[in-house]
Amino acid sequence: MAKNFDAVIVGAGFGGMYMLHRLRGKGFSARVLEAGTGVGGTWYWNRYPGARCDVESVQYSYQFSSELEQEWEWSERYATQPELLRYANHVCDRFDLRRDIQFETRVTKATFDETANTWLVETDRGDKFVARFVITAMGCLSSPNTPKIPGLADFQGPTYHTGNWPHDGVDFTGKTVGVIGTGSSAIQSIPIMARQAKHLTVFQRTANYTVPAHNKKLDPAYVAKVKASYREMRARAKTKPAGIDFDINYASAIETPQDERTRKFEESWNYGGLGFMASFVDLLLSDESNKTAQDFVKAKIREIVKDPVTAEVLTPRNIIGCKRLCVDDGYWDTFNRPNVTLVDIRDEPIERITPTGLRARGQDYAFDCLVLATGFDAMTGALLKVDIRGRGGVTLREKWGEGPKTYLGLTVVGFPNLFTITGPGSPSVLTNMLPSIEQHVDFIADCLETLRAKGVSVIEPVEQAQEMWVGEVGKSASITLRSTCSSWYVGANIPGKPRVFMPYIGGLPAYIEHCNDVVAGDYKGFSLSE
Ligand code: N01
Repeated sequence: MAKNFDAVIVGAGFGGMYMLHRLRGKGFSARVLEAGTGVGGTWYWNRYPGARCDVESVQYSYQFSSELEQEWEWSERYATQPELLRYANHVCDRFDLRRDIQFETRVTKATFDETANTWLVETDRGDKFVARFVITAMGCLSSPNTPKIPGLADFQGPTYHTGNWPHDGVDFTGKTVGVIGTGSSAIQSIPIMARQAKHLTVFQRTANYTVPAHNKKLDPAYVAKVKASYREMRARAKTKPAGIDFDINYASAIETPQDERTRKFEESWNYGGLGFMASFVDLLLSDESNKTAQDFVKAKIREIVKDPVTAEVLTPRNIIGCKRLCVDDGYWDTFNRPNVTLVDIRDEPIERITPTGLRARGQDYAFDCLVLATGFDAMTGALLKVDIRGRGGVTLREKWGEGPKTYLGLTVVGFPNLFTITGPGSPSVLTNMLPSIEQHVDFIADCLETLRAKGVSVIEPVEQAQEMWVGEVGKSASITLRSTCSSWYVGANIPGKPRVFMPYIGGLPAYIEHCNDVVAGDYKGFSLSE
């Protein structure tokens, strides 16, 4: 028999947990369905060596509870995956969330019943839930991409995907290892795997930009200072496009004299982290300015990597920051190790995986283990794995056949009472995820409360509002260089995926303003019915 709830929440990462907390606080009944055995989402699945956040821990944290802020102690500038997972579990227990989360349960289907105005949610365990609202909190980078390289099943050793790493860890000591991919996950894990492995062979299709993290243990005096001024820091962060409180230099790179420009890049490089892209305001707006940052990093590669041929192969050719900038701990220097080989597969894709390794560029490479650091079917992948059927039995997959269309990244025409936390069309992946998630969750929780007060049972965006938002997402994307390269932001990493710049790049402050306008206009752009 179906179980009834006001809302079913899909996923127990940071989005799902906070959603449950907020709905409970407003007296709604809710059940969270989670495929994993525990909470934490991204930090539950991505357990590869070196996995850590690229936003500073004190900022990559919930702000809804000042007690939580005060009692939790971050130990490093950039938290490691185990620390983030401990944090997620702490939140789960502190707010007594676990009793409303059903683990090891994957949602397979959600169907809107137009007569009852409810959703029927089905799972791989045969459960059925009926709920007025379905809220997805499945993450933007949660559907691992395993490329269809011929022979993948033939490899006789273990194959690991960075996005679905064994919980007991993997010890590469004394092993020969092949890694495919040089994105953020690879760039974080390669230095550590190289220190363990007998030999590591890295297969690189696209050279990537990375800047040093300069991670460090946090000084207790610094932590105390942050704790005393969390409110101010959070408020400042909300005024920044990425929702991160770091200084933006509002000068143009190209208009700054060369000496001064290099000094500024050097300062950012030495400070470490994603703030490098805020060295100048126009690095993602002007080709010429961007080129100055490219040249700076290219010079660093030549300086660090001793073998000029390897340095040349590692040197990216595209726009810096177009693909997400990586943050590393000793990545370039790893290629100076005698036990690391770089194989350039830019012009010749891997021919096939073999029982003992792989064949590329007419040569056989042998290894004991294979690591796929090949990324995700981003933003839409997890949503489209579920058979979601809205009005008239139309599936979300059909609806998004030419690319995702949403209103505010949160709702979809034809799918009433469905909310997608950090869905396509939201700022999400271009911002600090935690404040973005909290903003979405607060919007949804307040919306449900308003609907209840008004006696409204169905909310759905209208076509015109959705088209306006899709236009806004497209327009803001076209202004930046970010939409110009083949990245997962545009779906280019998944063969056949429509090429659409998926996140909203207008910045968190502009997004919050849009949402506040919608609320102030009595849920402008939505149709509400009893
Ligand atoms: O995935 P990616 P990721 N043959 O898509 C290559 C977040 N994240 O897991 O560039 C050969 O970036 C592919 O090559 P190419 C962060 O937002 C954050 O590393 O498509 N190679 C690329 O090199 C990040 O952006 C952190 O030519 C193939 C790599 O695999 C996002 O997650 C840490 C291939 C995939 O790189 C994704 O990062 C980790 C093939 N058939 C991740 N298919 C933090 O620091 C793919 N590749 C918080």
